[in-house]
Amino acid sequence: MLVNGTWQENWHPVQAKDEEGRFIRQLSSFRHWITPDGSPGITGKGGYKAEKDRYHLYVAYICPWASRTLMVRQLKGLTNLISMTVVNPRLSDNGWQFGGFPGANDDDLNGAQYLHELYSQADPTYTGRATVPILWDKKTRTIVSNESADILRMLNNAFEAFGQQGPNLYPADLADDIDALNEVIYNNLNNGVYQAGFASTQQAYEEAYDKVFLTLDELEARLSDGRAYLFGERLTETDVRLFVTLVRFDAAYHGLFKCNRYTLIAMPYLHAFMQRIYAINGIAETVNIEHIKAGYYSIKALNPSGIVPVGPAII
Ligand SMILES: N[C@@H](CCC(=O)N[C@@H](CS)C(=O)NCC(=O)O)C(=O)O
Repeated sequence: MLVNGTWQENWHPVQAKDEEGRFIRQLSSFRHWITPDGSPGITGKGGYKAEKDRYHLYVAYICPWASRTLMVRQLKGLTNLISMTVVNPRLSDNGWQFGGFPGANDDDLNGAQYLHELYSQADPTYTGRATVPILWDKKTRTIVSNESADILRMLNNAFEAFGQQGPNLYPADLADDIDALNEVIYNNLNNGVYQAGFASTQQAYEEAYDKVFLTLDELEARLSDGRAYLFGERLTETDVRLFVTLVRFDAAYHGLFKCNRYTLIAMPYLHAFMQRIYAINGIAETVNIEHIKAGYYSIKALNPSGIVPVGPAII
């Protein structure tokens, strides 16, 4: 991680933990918003007006938080407005790095070797982890946001003047329900699988495992009435947020994170839901199973040999 703008060599890939060995995820630090006219968003400073070719996403295909921003970029028809760079899926001793893996890019925009260089460029006194995704402003050469939940919301509606397409992923009539279900899915699934995987006590692991499968059971039951998406026939950001965890489940979380009561294939409604979203135009491009497997299984604290499993044969 960076301390006062300088990279610390002996950083730990396993994030913070509490006294009972529960994994704790760092809060994001850059919380500005792109808005149609450059006025400030709900947090941070103004000055980030929606413009063509101004913004760039730095992402990792392994990362569910980064992938959800890529999904919304596709769903909202923003691929020609917002460019992107994919990091190497394997976390190095210097954090995320550019190039050196099929499908990973060099940083043609800023010429950085490691992602943390962009954090210190944006804030020379930054202390914290250098995480993906980053929403980068090419004009002022800084980070607009490193919080994917906010990035989903801004990509949903900031670019309407540019003929932005796709469904409204956060419609006003569902906003409260979306917020409530997002919270459950974040705590129990998106982050719940990490809490199982990075638990350092049996109790913390079992607590996380139970939440993961209890929530998957609830969602399986919810989808069993034949609805296409979590709130019925309309695709929302909550579906996107669930999808990124489901699509990694059998390839990474079932094995490496010990979330192994069932594979996703054993939960037919959730599996069909995942396949339905995967089939939406542009979504398959945001999923790279080779990056997902290589990335998760390169976490030395969990898999010292670095061996990447061959399967699963079907996702
Ligand atoms: N709050 C962030 C979390 C992002 C996050 O935790 N990204 C992970 C990859 S999945 C990361 O970059 N980890 C590197 C590190 O912690 O050093 C978001 O949702 O945007």
